Amino acid sequence: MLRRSHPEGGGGVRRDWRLLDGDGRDEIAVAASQALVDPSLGNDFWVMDFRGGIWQPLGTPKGAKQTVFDLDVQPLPAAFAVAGDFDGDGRDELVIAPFIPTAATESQLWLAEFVPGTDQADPAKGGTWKTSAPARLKLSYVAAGAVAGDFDGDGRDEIAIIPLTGDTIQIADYLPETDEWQILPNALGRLQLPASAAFVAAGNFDGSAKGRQGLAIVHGAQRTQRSVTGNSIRSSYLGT
Ligand SMILES: [Ca+2]
Ligand SMILES: [Ca+2]
Ligand SMILES: [Ca+2]
Ligand SMILES: [Ca+2]
Repeated sequence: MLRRSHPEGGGGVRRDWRLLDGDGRDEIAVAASQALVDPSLGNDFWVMDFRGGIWQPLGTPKGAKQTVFDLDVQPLPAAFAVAGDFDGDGRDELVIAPFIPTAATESQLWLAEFVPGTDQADPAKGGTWKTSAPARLKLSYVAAGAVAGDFDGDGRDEIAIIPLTGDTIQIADYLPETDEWQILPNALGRLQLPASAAFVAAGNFDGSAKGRQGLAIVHGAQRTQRSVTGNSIRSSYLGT
């Protein structure tokens, strides 16, 4: 919904489709619903690439549902995902958050990265997905939503994370030098609001040549959303 090169806006929370393989065309990443009769509930993804005039999978389809990567064998459904080029290599990664049981007080975010095949003319050919659960993306709170943007204009995207409760948005950054994620300890890493947020969108709102992005934050909207199973699971949306 929001991209630097296609600032069409739309008020969206997620940027789930972008240059996942770095070929100049965006893809769309879709989580398989846990409503499907599938033992790998809610955290298997399709990534679809429009090439050759048709939609084709990016990555190697596996199993009956033909998804291209699986985050967990447990029935832990994905709540939301954001795409961004966090390491600055020209390809976007996905950061994915699970739905969290009501009693939980922390979130472990997943990272999924497309590893292109050896054919430089067609990076989609023979590529695979690498997934991980980075230690520094284990949050001491429940993530309710997030958005990616290059807020400091250094060429790498950061991720801004909205907590389910509270009024502080935290900014996490990937540091290529140490191969580590961190919640930024500096002024950029903490955005204190006078009230809790419903959702957040990122964009280069002032059109600065440096490409630095800002955040638009909206209050209100719904506070909870039930999963399709009706279990006691909290939502990716937050309001007052
Ligand atoms: Ca692409
Ligand atoms: Ca799974
Ligand atoms: Ca990247
Ligand atoms: Ca940045």
